[in-house]
Amino acid sequence: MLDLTGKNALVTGIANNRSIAWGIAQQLHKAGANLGITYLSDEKGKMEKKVAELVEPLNPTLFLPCNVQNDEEIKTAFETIQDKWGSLDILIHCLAFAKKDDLSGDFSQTSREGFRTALEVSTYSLVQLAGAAKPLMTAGGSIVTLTYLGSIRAIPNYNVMGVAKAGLEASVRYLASELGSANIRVNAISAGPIRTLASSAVGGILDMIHHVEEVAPLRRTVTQTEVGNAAAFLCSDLASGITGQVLYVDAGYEIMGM
Ligand code: 0WE
Repeated sequence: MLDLTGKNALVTGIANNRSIAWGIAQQLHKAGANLGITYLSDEKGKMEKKVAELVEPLNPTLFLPCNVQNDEEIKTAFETIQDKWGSLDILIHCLAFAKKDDLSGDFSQTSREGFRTALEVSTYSLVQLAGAAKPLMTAGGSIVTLTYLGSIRAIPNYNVMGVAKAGLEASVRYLASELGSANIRVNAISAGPIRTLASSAVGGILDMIHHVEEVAPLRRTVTQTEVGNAAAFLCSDLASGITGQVLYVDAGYEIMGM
């Protein structure tokens, strides 16, 4: 049975009840994990309040601000984990951002600044958080990140995010290679398109979802819960032999030729 009791799990990337990270947090909780939740801090504390209310039923024992563009905040977050938990078993990375202008139009017109931002927030953040988690994963661990098919295919408008996800998947392999000797596994889930806050801000996402509903072997899109179940599996001892992989949770869409 899938059992995560006694495991300390840090979940990043919950923005609202449609976040894939929210689906993952719920399934980790159901499997018995002890949760720590991070949120993107803003000046007014609006996000903090919204996310705090949402996650309350999961009884998180840590609730921390973690903006990956702020080194101080990351340092403080992991010091708090060390103080309050002593060790970490699971890290869930569900963070991505590109400027809106860089998610449409000509990829060749991506600015240096836009390219840097996308790769800093969406790619480097995994390396950074894995590096911070490593000394806390004293009994081994599991790191799971989210990626998308746009890393290996040219998906219209995904543009610089595709490059960021390609870098993310390569980072998964290099991290898995390094951290394997500490029994820390690192994997990615490549989720099919889902209506979330991030994807809803993208023009044409509904057309993409309808296309998946016609073409994917299962003739539907996937849910946050299905991604959450795959994440719970990858974090569990049932996946003890799996590291460095990209697991497609996409209703089979990736295998299709059109
Ligand atoms: O990785 C993603 C979303 C990433 C994302 C979305 C936004 C929208 C709002 C990153 N940064 C931003 N910045 C914003 O200002 N997905 C896999 C969902 C997604 O995004 C797309 C997609 C799909 C699918 C963008 C273009 C085409 C398809």
